[in-house]
Amino acid sequence: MLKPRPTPTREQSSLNGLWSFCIDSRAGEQPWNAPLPGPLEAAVPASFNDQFIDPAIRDHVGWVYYQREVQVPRGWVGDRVLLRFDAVTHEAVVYADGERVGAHVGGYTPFDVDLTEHVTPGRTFRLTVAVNNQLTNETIPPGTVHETENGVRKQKYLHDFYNYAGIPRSVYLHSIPTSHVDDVTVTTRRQGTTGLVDYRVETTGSGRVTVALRDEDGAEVASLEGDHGTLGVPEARLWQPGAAYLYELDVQLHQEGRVVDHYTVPIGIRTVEVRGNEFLINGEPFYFKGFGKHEDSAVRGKGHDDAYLVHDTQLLEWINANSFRTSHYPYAEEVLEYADRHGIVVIDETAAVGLNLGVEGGLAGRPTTPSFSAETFNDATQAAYAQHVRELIARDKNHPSVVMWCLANEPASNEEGAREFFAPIVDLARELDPTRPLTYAVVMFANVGNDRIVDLFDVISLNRYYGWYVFSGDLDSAETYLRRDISSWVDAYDKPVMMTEYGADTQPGAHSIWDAPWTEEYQSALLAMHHRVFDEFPQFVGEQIWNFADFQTSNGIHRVEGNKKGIFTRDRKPKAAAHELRRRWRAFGDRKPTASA
Ligand code: GCB
Repeated sequence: MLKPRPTPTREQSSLNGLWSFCIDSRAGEQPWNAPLPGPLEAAVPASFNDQFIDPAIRDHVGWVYYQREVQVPRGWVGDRVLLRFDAVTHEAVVYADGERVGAHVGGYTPFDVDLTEHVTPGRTFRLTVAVNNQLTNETIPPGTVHETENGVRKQKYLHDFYNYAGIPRSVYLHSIPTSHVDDVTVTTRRQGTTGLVDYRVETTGSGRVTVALRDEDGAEVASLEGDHGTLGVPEARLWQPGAAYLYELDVQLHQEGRVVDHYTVPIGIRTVEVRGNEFLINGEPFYFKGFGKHEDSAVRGKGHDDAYLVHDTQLLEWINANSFRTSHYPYAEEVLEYADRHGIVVIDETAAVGLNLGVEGGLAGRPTTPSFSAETFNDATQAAYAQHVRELIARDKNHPSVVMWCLANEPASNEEGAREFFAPIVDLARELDPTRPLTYAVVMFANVGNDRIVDLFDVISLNRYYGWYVFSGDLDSAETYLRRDISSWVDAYDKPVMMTEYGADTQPGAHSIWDAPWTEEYQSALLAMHHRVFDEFPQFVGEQIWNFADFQTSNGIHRVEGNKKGIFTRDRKPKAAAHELRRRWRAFGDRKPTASA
């Protein structure tokens, strides 16, 4: 799916800003037919929850309404007029002047609504977006809604981050020509020093397609005619971790000697490959150093914020990280574009977090109910999941920063039915993108003996909390079990192994000379213990700590103002461990460290 971009044939106007806002119980019947009642306004892009002080709004379960007037530029006569929502969490129904014009399910992927037949250039219309934040056993991520004895609806879910909702990413009104470029797919290869760019263009309306590839100075380095083909770039500059280089693919659709549509896609020439137990970028072994992150900040919730994007990536650079995982959902596309431009390596994760009822059974992972059954995660869940994967790959397939798809976080891969549930999703991802390796983050209670799906994937990514949820305060035992656990995977499979989660909740300012959980010293010691063990395994390809920064969670007695496993606080101040990580990660580049390093 092409991101709206202004080009000589396309225009856009941002609808970000303040919108009228109301929750369903206060909105009256069919609120899309009139101005919303009440004085509330909500900022877009941002989650609505923390903007308001009223707990009935913050923890509202169900529909809320956003509304604003929109002016359609008068020059858009003859063009198609579209609305682009970069994300509405989790479900949207869109109305133009009271008429239902579109809908979408899935809170972290974009969608367009075609308004051409419903609005008039030069006139305004009232745009209402109904937003539903409910998670059920048929949504991705899943959850359940129940009613308390007092008639209050409560949302439960199987992940710890707070269920922020609303319109957390940008909204645009944009125009495209009637005959237009619908989609562009690019993959890249290398032959010696020549870069090969395979492209495919889909169009609406007939016409002649031409493509031209320009380097960063704007000089044309290759061109072709036709809706698919391979562009050869002699002495190609590669997109490399820490040293991005982007070409621009200029796509034009011609009709009767005229350019009717024009679109450009930034392209990075690079290869990604898993060979034996190595993860190769451009043929070189790559070692992931970084974090699982969240889109999370005070007041904005999961709202995309360019200032946080810049600051977070500055901190990644400061700490000598080279990568992150978009745990536990696809991030705003601006994040990937930034990573493309700055050479940051991304593991792009779906929103399939919590497909695991075992977590309700505590750390033993004993499911209270089977995860995969007609009543729990079923065919409808799988269909929603497949649709989500289609939308994710459609959006992110051309980003050079994305080197691997992480199809799920901590699914019940140890339970009966897991293989039947996940194998078709793996097949789908491979069909949609044959070029990128696949992984999923393996939950602590799935082990070599009981996991049923790991052979379907290319990289083994482990989430492990030795020294925290188990052997808390006993780093000695934690080390023994961690070593044994990693050895078991390394011995059983000829695949790269990495750690996608490990860490300890840490209250900044808490100190101890002993191994005392929650102290800054304990976080540092726990990480050092892990690193000692990782460095013993040549098959290890990366370490991504949980988490980059502290983040908001739902209420619960095991969280104090949110999850505190951040290396940085929620407002991005370093805890003591940050300085030690910085030293460790500076000592080796993007290559695997060894026990002696
Ligand atoms: C996990 C989850 C992550 C949690 C983390 C924790 O295994 O993948 O979403 O935040 O543990 O801190 O409990």
